Amino acid sequence: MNSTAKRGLQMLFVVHALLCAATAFAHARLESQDPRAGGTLTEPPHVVRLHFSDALKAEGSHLWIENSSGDRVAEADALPTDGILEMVCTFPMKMRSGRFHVYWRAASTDGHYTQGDYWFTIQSADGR
Ligand SMILES: [Cu+2]
Repeated sequence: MNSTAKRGLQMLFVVHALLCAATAFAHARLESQDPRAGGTLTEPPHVVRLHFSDALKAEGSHLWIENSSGDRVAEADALPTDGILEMVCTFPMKMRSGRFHVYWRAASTDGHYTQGDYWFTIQSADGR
C-alpha cells in the first residue's frame, strides 16, 4: 500500500471515530429502572419500568424477564408510539419470590440500538 492510500485509510478511521463520538450520547441509555438494579423486594412489583435517556422507537424496543431457571416469565414491547422514554412490563403477581433477570433492547429514534440487563430479588414475607 502506498503512503497516500495509507493516509486515506487513517483519515477514514479518524472521521469514523469522530462520528461515533458525536452520536454516542444520542443513543437510548438506561437512566433508571424500577425495581432498582440489585434490589430486594418483599412483594412482587406490579410492573417493571425502564426509563431511557432518549426517545424509543416502538419497533425493535423490547424487554423480557427471566426467573432464576432462565424461563421467560414476562415480556413487553415499547408502547406502540415512537418517542416514548419508557418501557413498561406487567410483572406476574404469582411470582412471589426468587431472583429475576430483566433483559432489554432499545431502538433509539436515531436508528441505533442499545441493550442491557439487570436483576432484582423478591423475598416474600411469607417465606415462599
Ligand atoms: Cu444513536
